[in-house]
Parts: sequence; structure tokens; C-alpha cells
Amino acid sequence: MAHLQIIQGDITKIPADAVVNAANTQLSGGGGVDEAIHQVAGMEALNQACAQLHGCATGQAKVTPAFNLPAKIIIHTPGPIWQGGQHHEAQLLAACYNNSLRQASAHHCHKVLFPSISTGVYGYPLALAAPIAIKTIQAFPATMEVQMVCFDQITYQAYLSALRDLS
Ligand code: AR6
Repeated sequence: MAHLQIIQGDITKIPADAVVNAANTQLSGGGGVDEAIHQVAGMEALNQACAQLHGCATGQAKVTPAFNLPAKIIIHTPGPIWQGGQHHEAQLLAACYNNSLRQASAHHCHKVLFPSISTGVYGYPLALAAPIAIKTIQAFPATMEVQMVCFDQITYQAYLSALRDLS
């Protein structure tokens, strides 16, 4: 079973085997954590590697090298855009975590960092997203060390509270 830890910090500054990126389906870069990851990994190298992947469907996950990030690989997963909850958002969000962990496992990664997928620009309510993230990570069968890296205090508190409610 994957072991989950919730921490507050900047995902680009923590050494790991794999860093998950909250991407878009074009894998074209953008704002938020996607921009931070591109900036630290190296804009040109990462944009070039992403362009070779020809996009990624919502809920799926694709891999590039991590370049200058302190990691082996970056796993790019486009989360669902919140549209009120009746458009398969929950299944798609769970698929992001599950497919990212599958990629991590296929690439022999033991330590994996996640940002809070979809709860920024994509508008997924934190209180609904956090338990989905936690349950999906904890249900993943491989032995792995997973850190949910919350950038701000509100996100950190939401994940801590969801973890308490689930245990
Ligand atoms: N470390 C960890 N978390 C971070 C960092 C960081 N350095 N920077 C921001 N976050 P978002 P989304 C948090 O908007 O909602 C992009 O333009 C942020 O505070 O990055 O999945 C993509 O290209 C929030 O809690 O991702 C897509 O178009 C969380 O990361 C779109 O945004 C996710 O916020 C994806 O939107």
C-alpha cells in the first residue's frame, strides 16, 4: 500500500523520484504549479519534451525527464475542470492520481510528490477533491512513499482535515 504524508511546501524544491504536474490536455504549460515546474526544470527542454507527447487526455498521465528538477521524472496529468460535479469530475480526478501512480510504479519510483490537482485554476472544490486524492493514493497497491505537497495554508488544512475524517 502507498504510504501518504501531507506536507506544506513548494513541490519544485523537494527531492523525489517523481514529481506530478497538474497539466492541461495540450501539455502546453500554463500558470500555477505547471509554470513553477517548467521554470525550475528548464522551460525550453521541458516544452520540447512535452511537445513530443502530443497531448494527454484528462485523467491520463504521461512522463518526461525531470531535467533540472531534483527528480528522475515528471508525470504530467491533466485534472478535470470543475463543472458542478455532474461531469465525471470525481472519477477523472481519481484517475489522475491512480494513473500517475501507475506511471511512477512502471518507472521504478519510490518517492512521489503530488500537488493538489484541479483545485487551483480548474476550480475543483478543495473539500471534495482532498478525500478523493487521499483515498486513491492510500488504495494504490504498490509500496511507495507519497507526499501531497500543499502550497498554501488553506490547501494544507483541507488535506489534513480530510485525512482525519477518513481515519
Ligand atoms: N508547489 C506545490 N503546489 C503548487 C505550487 C508549487 N510550486 N504552485 C502552485 N501550487 P493549479 P489546476 C498549487 O492552478 O487547478 C495550469 O495553467 C496551487 O496553489 O496549478 O489543476 C495548467 O497548465 C493549487 O493548490 O492546477 C492547467 O491549464 C494546486 O497547485 C491548469 O493550470 C493546483 O493549482 C491546471 O489547473
